[in-house]
Amino acid sequence: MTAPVTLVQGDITAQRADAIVNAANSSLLGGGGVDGAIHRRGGPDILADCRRLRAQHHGKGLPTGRAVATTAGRLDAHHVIHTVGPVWSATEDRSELLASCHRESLRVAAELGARTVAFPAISTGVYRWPLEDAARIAVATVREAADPERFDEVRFVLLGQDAYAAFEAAL
Ligand code: AR6
Repeated sequence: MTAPVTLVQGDITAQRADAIVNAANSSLLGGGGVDGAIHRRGGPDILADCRRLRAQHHGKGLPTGRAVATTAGRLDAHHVIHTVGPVWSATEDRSELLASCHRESLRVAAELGARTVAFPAISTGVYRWPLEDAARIAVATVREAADPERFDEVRFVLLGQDAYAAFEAAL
């Protein structure tokens, strides 16, 4: 049994959820894509929390495949869970790291008691992971890891039609 997995086409920063996952980088200090959008719309409290986490626990940066939580600032959510996806490689299989992002984000969400979690298509933008493959890994991992006792909904929020179609096919 797995928690319900749903798909929405749209902007992840406009979602209402207990936790919203950010496709961050290991610096935790912001960037483009989802990361830029979350910090812009969520406001400065998110970055302040990120800086604190960096100073206290992740001086060398958050490793790829791991996840940490901060406030969601002004977003319509309680928490932002920042995870670091792997950069796509044509020569090295980094699928396990992409799976780990999803598993670790759900583990952190469960610790926080977050029952609805929204994910973007991690690593499919700046990090260039092919959509169909990323969708397959994301959906399979969430199906395996989302305990229905702990989660009411795991939602993938896809910005474009191509991303939506890839996740729909994977689901
Ligand atoms: N809502 C939903 N999906 C979005 C949004 C949005 N507002 N904006 C972009 N996407 P990316 P990555 C889609 O680049 O590949 C940052 O600079 C986008 O079309 O955000 O994991 C970080 O700081 C794509 O399908 O994340 C890192 O340095 C997907 O979200 C780096 O990018 C992920 O694209 C992480 O790269």
